[in-house]
Amino acid sequence: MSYDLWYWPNIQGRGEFVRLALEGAGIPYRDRAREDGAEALMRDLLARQGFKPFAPPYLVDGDFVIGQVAHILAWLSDRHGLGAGSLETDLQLIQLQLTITDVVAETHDVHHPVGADKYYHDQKPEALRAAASFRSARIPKYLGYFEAALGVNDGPFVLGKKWTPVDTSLFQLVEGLTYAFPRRMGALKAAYPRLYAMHGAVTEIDGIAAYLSSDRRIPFNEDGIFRHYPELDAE
Ligand SMILES: N[C@@H](CCC(=O)N[C@@H](CS)C(=O)NCC(=O)O)C(=O)O
Repeated sequence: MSYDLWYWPNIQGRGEFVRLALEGAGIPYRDRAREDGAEALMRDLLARQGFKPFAPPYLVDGDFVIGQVAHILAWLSDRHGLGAGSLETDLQLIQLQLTITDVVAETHDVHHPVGADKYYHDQKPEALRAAASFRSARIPKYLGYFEAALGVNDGPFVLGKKWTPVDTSLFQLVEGLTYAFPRRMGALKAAYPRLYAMHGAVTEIDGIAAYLSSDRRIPFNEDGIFRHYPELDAE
């Protein structure tokens, strides 16, 4: 059995949160637009009927298709035993995952505060203002929240010894924020020891270690969600 993952082929973007869970758990999948191109992705999405996804990423298993990162990961967790296995805790894991969705959207909106349909260079003054607030108020608020969640159990992961897609997603959040805001994240790093212990532990998951050193891991770039514009970063 193999899933089809459909996501833009040249960026990590939101698809990376799904890729990391699949790779970490050793679940077979085809990264379809990386094989067939972005046009194939647009054709596939347009051709779909019924309750189809609004936007990539989406995951296909035979006749079934599901979009929204947090939802995809909840589905995979249920099917492949990646969650806690108790309804209450699994719902709380989804709560964490949805909060990651929120911070990812806010990170995107820092470089596109006026509109996603406009170029960054057409909204630079607004992006400068958005970045100042994001760096000073929002990054610490989100990271503090996740640091507290990692303190519920004994670590290094949210559930303790067992990793879940929330951990691989938090790893990706730290990676992305560090790429986009290296000065700010450097200044904040010491305040979040559990977050960075989790980050290190995720790199030691066999499937993740293999993935990170493979050419399947697309380097960060300025077409994705986590973009490094030096003018938007400061301690
Ligand atoms: N909340 C959705 C967001 C999906 C989304 O915004 N996908 C982007 C790529 S990262 C896209 O292609 N959007 C097209 C659009 O919004 O028109 C998720 O977490 O999956």
